[in-house]
Amino acid sequence: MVQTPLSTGWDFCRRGTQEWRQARVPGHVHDDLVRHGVVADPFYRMNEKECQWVDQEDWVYRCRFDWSAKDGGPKRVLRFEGLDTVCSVFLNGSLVAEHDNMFLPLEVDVTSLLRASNELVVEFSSAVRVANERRSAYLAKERIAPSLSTFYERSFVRKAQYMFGWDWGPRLVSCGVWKPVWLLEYDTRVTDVWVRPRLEDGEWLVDVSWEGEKVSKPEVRTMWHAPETVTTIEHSDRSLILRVNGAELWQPNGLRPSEVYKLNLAFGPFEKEVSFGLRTVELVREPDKWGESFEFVVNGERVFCKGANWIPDHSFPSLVSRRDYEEQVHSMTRLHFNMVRAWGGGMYESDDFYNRCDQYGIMVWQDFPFACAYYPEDEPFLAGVEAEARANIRRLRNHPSLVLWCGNNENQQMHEQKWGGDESPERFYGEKIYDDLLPRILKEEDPDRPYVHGSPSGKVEGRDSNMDGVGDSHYWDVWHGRGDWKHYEESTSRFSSEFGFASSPSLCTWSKTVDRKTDWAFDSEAVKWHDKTLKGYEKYISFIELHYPKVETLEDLVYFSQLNQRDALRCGIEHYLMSEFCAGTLVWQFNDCWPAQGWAVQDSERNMKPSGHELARLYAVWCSTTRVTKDLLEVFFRSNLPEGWDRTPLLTFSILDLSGETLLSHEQEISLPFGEFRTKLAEFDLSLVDRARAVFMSEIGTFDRLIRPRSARLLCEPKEFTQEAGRLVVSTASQVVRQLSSDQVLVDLVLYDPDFRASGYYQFCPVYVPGAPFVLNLDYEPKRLVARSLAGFHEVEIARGPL
Ligand code: BMA
Repeated sequence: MVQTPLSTGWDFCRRGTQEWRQARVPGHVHDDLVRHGVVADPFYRMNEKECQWVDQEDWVYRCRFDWSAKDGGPKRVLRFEGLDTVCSVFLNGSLVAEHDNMFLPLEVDVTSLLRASNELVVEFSSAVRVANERRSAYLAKERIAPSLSTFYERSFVRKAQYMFGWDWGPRLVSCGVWKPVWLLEYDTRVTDVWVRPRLEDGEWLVDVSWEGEKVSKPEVRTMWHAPETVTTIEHSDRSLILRVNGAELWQPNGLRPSEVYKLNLAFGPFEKEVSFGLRTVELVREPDKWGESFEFVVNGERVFCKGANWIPDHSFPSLVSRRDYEEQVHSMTRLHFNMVRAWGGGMYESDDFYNRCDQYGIMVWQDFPFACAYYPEDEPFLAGVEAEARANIRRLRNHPSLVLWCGNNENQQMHEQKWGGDESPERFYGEKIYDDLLPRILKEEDPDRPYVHGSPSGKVEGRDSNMDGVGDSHYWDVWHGRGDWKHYEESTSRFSSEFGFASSPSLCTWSKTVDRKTDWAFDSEAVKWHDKTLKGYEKYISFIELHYPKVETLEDLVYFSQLNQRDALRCGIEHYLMSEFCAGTLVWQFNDCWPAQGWAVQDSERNMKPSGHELARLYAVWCSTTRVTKDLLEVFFRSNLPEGWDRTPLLTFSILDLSGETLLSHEQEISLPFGEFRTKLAEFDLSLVDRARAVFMSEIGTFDRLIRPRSARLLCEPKEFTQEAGRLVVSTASQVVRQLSSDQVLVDLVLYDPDFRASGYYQFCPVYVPGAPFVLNLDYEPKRLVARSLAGFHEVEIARGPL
């Protein structure tokens, strides 16, 4: 097969004009317009407002390409991997296809239409206009009040729903040829290879089947990473069965390898390579003393799932590169995740995402892309969903990382709780998709993988889907409900698949997002514009000030809100980790699609917030947790060591005064069992401790570099903490290692270059203890550095000599 990319020679214009400009394919119209200076960067300041006209217009993309007939390529197909969204496709002036699903590739047979010189045109109609027209017609037919808010315009176009605005994202309803376009010329081709490993009587068998046009029986060529023996035990024209002996399993991240195998099949002259992994997965939901469980069992072992929710990584998803996916998934492993949930307001992700998750052992919980809304159930819509679901299930089903399909995000809950108010319909529009259509297609296309019809999934008779005790739950009583994060301790969630606390992005991100002269205030219009949480700005600030000092500057907002978010997630995760009822925590949310004040633990510029550092500590294979009640501080310990890791860590817990002197301490070497282990280790009487001038510190001594050695917690509210901010010395004597020293204990120290140079601008250290020089992550010689800890801003001396 000859596969020619059509990625160059594109231009675009607004329909009705002839102002053609060079375009990027794959790409999005907003990005093209920004590059040509027609609209300003929508992420900067409040520019989002100024480009709202773009989604009201129709946009035309055009590409000219030459072609000549090739030997062995009698059939010619144009393949569009992704068109966003409602469009007509013309080749040499003839209409060849119409399409309206961003998630579904389009193929057009152009065998008899190609000429020596060709013009391909894609005309995009405004998705907003089309959606509104469809909405009006459907709601009228169903006799639903047009004012019903939860039957959104977005429900009527199969396009990533977050593009219409979310409580962390802008409204940028873009369009474009968002994935590659190919001209395929062939006589024969394989369109799908399905690899289904199964464990039978302790032996791994792999069913392999394929589909295509004029496909011959393949030869099994190679098995990379090959296990000892692979034997073909059956081979027909349509399928084959392999037996694998001495196989290594695919395991979730956490000290064991996630083995991925590659199978190479030779179909006559061409080869097809597919990856797969050997693992079993079950979702166990059984009645028990708390209600009903929700536990993932992988390779026969219960896994505590640790991770976060993933949203599309950019408002214009064509801009997310393979490298971005690599970095993002790798970053999850640094936080010791073993699971990520690709949330329903986003997308079926790119192959790169799942490939990396396979490689790093990150289990993927995949929502079908429906979220927080009613959806139509008429035949054309259901047919579109069916085609989309089939195509994506086939694309993703070989990935060992994929462990769960989920019908939607919060749609049941929205219906049960009548988020649309009194106008909410009696019937749950969309139910047919999650209860009939998707399970039926999955039965045919991917019967081996668990499915839940929606998240949260706690539905039992007479109660709503989002309940403690049953299924997975979204714990939003904290933040959306009662606000303060202490209420996490009241949750009895069986699997907390969403919970989180919003915070500001980092200062460096603000420096690129707002004007440093006019907007540099915590409550400037531009800074507030990037808060979409709908909380009300004062309320948001008041949540921070419950625990931290008054927010007076943008620096305060960043520092205090991020620490408060860290404290919130710590409280929630410690509670769930130490409980016996909970089998997983997925924080809301991992990433951002633009510079947002929101729940992400890492902002859109990939600056890890302090909450990310805390996740790394808590999600490690072992960690300590604490509880303070009145004058008693209790220390607990949790580990989950896989078989073969015989470890006896040395645990040191101490209470220090602010000069670093030990007031109380407890040291213990512990012999850890394999598997899930929780215990209480120590307690400290705080009655004689001046809590506003002391800090609790835990150290887990180990040679394992995966584990963060030190963590701290205050013994009072941060706003009551009292310490004079002393001077710090940063030594740049060595070009490689730059060190910091102070004669004070420093809590929650951040360091940044006020000029926001590209790297080393921000470093977070949860606790610094005098006498233990701290290595800075700086790859250049700084001129100025700002240091702030809970004591306040520190004077920084940059010394050229050693410390
Ligand atoms: C959850 C998500 C999102 C939302 C988040 C924060 O329920 O499913 O819809 O962004 O809450 O409000």
